[in-house]
Amino acid sequence: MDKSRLPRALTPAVPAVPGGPVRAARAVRGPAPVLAAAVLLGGALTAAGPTAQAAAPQAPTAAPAPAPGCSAPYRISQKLAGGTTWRMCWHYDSSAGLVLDNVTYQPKGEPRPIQVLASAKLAQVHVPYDNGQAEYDDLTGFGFGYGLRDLKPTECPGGTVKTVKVPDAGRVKGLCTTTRSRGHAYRMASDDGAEVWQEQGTDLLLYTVNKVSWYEYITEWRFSSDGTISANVGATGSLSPGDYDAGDGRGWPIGKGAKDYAASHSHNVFWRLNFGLDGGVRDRIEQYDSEVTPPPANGSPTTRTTRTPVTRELAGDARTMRWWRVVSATGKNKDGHPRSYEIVPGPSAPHAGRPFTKHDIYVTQNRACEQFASNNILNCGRNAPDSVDEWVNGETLSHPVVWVNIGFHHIARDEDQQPMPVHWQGFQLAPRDVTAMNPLTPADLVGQNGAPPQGS
Ligand SMILES: [Cu+2]
Repeated sequence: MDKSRLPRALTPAVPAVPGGPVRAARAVRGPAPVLAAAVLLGGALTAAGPTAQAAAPQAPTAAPAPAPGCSAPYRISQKLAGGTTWRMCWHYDSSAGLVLDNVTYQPKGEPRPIQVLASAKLAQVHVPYDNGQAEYDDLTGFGFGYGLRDLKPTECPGGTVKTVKVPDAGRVKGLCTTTRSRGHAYRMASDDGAEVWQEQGTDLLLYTVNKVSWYEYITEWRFSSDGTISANVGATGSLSPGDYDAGDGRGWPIGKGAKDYAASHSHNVFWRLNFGLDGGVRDRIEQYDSEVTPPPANGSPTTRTTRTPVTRELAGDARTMRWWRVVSATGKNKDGHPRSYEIVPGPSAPHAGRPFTKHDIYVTQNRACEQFASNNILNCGRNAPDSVDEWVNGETLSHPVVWVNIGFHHIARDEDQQPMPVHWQGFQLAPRDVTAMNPLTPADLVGQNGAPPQGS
């Protein structure tokens, strides 16, 4: 990944972007993030559900179902087995790469598409080397967007490769849209075992491949028939031969004996999610924490869960039994419960080296000029901070934007060459109360909402 040592022909053909690998000193951080007072839940988690939510203020405007704001080539619509339809628009950004807009979910039985995301995209791939000799912001510093690769039809099995107009680089057959099976969506036997309900789940799958120096990044979005969204980045291609020099102990021998040492490094991947659930902008953010109390003598352990409304900008840290959700200010499911999506981070090794890499989740007030988690190249004004940690300064959230940071510390291994197997990092967005039951519930079980048969 060390671009400075590459022959010119291998460096991306992009205009120089300010703030490359060498960073300017950063401004002092703003006030610490503020969490509103925690609300202790009752004995059952349901106490935090619809009853508690019902008193929350409603947004003044509830937008109707979003109309596709794009022309046919930029529209994706896929009805999956099980009756779920995902619709969205896409466009291409010369720094962020693939951008998805107006992502809607319409399971069977829902009269209209439900907006999940107003916009979603990568917000940085930050790559610091363990020896301190190199540090890259691949999106805004090293031409990630310009590195879009052509995909052969065989690289997009069962799907279509769409043409992408890359600014200054021309047309690339670069966006695969296809479907893929994911195995069981559910399975349940009747009480007497005579009947089995089961369904095989399918996903809509979108991906691009962007080459940045020796690495190739697969940016993947997966939209499942059960309403789950999965975002992942896979790194493949090749280890940088220019970095087979980690003789200082900050690497791993990958050639014969102990000559070629690949330098260890991290890939800190950021996503920017502007939800706009149900077409509104005033989503609410909530943090949940559960605490387990050891058992008393002759008793059993108990667990207490608290809900903390996040009313101001937040730099959040993942923790055991902690999770966050984004709650619609406008939409409820047929049970009267506010719709929401839970953020489910995948395995992560957050990197302590920069303030913006330290935290797992950021929530900031939406601003058009704040688009990249580090080395933000948009103009936010003179001396404005250029990374997400510094945008967390106590502002009240009336239009929250969620940033997810997933880190991977890459200590190379012999198997990393040649080519390097794809290593993945990412997160999921899981529906919570978007529908009143499993969106794939078969017709003969819909009467069981809240009242499954007791059996014998
Ligand atoms: Cu790596």
